[in-house]
Amino acid sequence: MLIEAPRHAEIFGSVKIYDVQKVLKLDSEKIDTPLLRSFSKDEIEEVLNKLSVIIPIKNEKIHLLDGVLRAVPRSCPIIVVSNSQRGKRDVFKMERDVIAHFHNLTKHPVTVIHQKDPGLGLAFKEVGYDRILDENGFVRDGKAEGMIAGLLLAKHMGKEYVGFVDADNYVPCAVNEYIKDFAAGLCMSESPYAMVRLHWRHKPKIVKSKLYFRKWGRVSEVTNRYLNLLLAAQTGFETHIIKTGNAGEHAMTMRLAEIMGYSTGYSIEPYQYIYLLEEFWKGEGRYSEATSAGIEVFQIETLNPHIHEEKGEKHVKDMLHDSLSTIYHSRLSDRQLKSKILEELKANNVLKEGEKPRKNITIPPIKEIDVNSFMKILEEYSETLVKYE
Ligand SMILES: Nc1nc2c(ncn2[C@@H]2O[C@H](COP(=O)(O)OP(=O)(O)O)[C@@H](O)[C@H]2O)c(=O)[nH]1
Ligand SMILES: [Mg+2]
Repeated sequence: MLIEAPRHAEIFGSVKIYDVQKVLKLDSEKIDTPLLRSFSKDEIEEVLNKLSVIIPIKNEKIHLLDGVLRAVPRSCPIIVVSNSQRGKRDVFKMERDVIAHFHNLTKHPVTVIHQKDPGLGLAFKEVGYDRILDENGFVRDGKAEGMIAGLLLAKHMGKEYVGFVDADNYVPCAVNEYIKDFAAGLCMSESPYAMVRLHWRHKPKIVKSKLYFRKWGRVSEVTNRYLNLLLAAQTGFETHIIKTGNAGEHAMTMRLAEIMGYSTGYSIEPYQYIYLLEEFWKGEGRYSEATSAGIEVFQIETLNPHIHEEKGEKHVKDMLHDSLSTIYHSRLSDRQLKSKILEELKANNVLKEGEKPRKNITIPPIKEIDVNSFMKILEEYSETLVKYE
């Protein structure tokens, strides 16, 4: 693979954010110059062997899940965490059938679980991780909650890296690329605490019956702008360094995933930036090893465009609310930034005059969880966990 070398990075305490690096070629000879970084198939494969891929899913078209599963490189075990409908119309059962069929044909290892499995709630409760639970002891609804459940399963597998891909992607080969892009980013990292976030070159939409290759998603553009304003509020220097505030497709070293703070639902991705800055720039150095090793954030621009399911206006507004409220409620945000965020939310009809953004529930790092006890309880009480090995 051939990628632009990082031209520029900005450093905030222990956090180093690299500017976007374009994927120039998926398959390439070794060409290393000051402007280019190349990775052989073997180098990529070495990382893929240590990576598990988590797919959060909620009521997506079953064909899309099928395509995504088939696109994951063979060396990466897959973990599907579903919050899909059960009962009379059992979407979860359809997902399990597709996964079983996929595994029978390909022998690709897949673990699947339902987010509302009572055993999952119990396992989290017993290890003292109740910020992820609702008042009835089940794991709360939300994409972040599903991702964290997947993370625990990945940690138990003992994998060194973890990557997340959405289930609603229309282009399976794009997913295949994303995972290889994760590997390339992780190859570049010098610190054991690294993260790779993907940036889309284009996010096509159908406009007047034609494909129109939009450069940005609407929410991403706004989220990135306010994350950068938050940096500027602290440093006094304007910046455009953050371009992946809402990157659902991202990967981390397990060392970083373990000490990462999370936030509910769709606020998880922008909150990762906020958490890293609050903790490793303006924090008290709770994790001294990470503080001294440094945290690297790579932003990689994919070759493939991102074509996923359109979820409608309400979804866009909810995402905007979740993303901006995370910035609004950060202790790094000042009065001027807060009032700009309020104006933005009002202009987008998300908030009315006088309303304040809701505060997202934050979920602490998973580092202290005893993963063996968690798994023991889960395996004993789970109703939906299946491991196709
Ligand atoms: N496990 C789980 N997955 C979810 C939940 N909500 C959304 N997802 C999945 O998370 C991924 C991203 O969600 P999506 O609605 O497409 O958001 P967007 O792509 O960021 O606009 C998709 O694969 C969804 O099916 C949830 O509550 N639990
Ligand atoms: Mg989507």
